Amino acid sequence: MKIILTYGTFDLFHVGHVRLLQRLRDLGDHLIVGVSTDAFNAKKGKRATMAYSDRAEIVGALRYVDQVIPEHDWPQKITDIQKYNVSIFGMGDDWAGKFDELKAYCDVVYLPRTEGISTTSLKSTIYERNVAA
Ligand code: C2G
Repeated sequence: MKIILTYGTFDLFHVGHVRLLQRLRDLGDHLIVGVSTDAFNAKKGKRATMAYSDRAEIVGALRYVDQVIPEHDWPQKITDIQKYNVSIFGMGDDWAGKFDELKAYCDVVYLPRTEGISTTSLKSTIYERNVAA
């Protein structure tokens, strides 16, 4: 069985997230998604709008996702790759090159991001249409 692994915050879940997870799942038989905990997001300097439990539940509800695990910190990737016998680690290409050290443990792919959509742009749109109006 070819196991795929990825990580992310997945805040304000949108079509860019869907398309990434769909393409990753199509690379194998089982997709594991590490959803960033609220504490890890603080380490990343991000504050998600939605709590970890909600973000994890949404990601886990997708037909493309077979398993959700918490992402607590940067170094856990190697442990997870070995623990879950991962064949391919994948991310969107805004991360291109950032995880190449994982090539020692599994294949690493960076897939093109979906243009025109991001959690940040969604937040701006909501603000402009509601608060600033
Ligand atoms: N993504 C995408 N297209 C978009 C927006 C996001 O393909 N329009 C991808 C990103 O490249 C990433 C995934 O969706 O692979 C999740 O994006 P984020 O929730 O922003 O994840 P991030 O905060 O980058 O966390 O250890 C890795 C980090 O946890 C990644």
